[in-house]
Amino acid sequence: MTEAYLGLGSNLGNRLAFLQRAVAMLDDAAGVLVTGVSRVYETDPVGGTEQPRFLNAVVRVETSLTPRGLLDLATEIERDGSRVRAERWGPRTLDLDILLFGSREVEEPDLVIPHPRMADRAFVLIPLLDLAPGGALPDGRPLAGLLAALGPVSGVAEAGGMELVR
Ligand code: GSY
Repeated sequence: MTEAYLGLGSNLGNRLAFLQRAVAMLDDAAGVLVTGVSRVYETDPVGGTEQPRFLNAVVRVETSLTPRGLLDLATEIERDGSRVRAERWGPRTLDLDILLFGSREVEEPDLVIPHPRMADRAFVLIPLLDLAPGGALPDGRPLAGLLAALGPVSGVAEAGGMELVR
């Protein structure tokens, strides 16, 4: 079993419902147990064109899947959320990214772990730190240090919590 972390984001439609359904689908999947859900944050969009604000959260799972198996599951859950993503950086109903997979490092064309942009994104690091305050990247850099290195954070506001209904 491996402890993994996934980042969730939504900025279209009923954003909280998309996040909540993604957590339930992860927990329902064979070989995956959700062991923690961060608080939910409303965040200013980073990158791309002008678009609505996101709700972001992070989920911790215990999984017997491989990184590739977890990616396939995340892709299936995103599809279920009938993601609208005409533009790479445009609005989406649901975005599900693998952030960390134990201490594994993966570099494949369509799968890079740790997530290549997580160190620059307060909307990932803040909810991740809810679940793993003493956590670090596989190269040893502490997550809290990555957030501190970003300087003063704006555009990330706590917006409640999510329930995992089993
Ligand atoms: O990387 C996930 C999609 N995404 C987000 C997001 O989830 N939250 C915020 N605040 N900005 C984003 N830009 C992109 S792309």
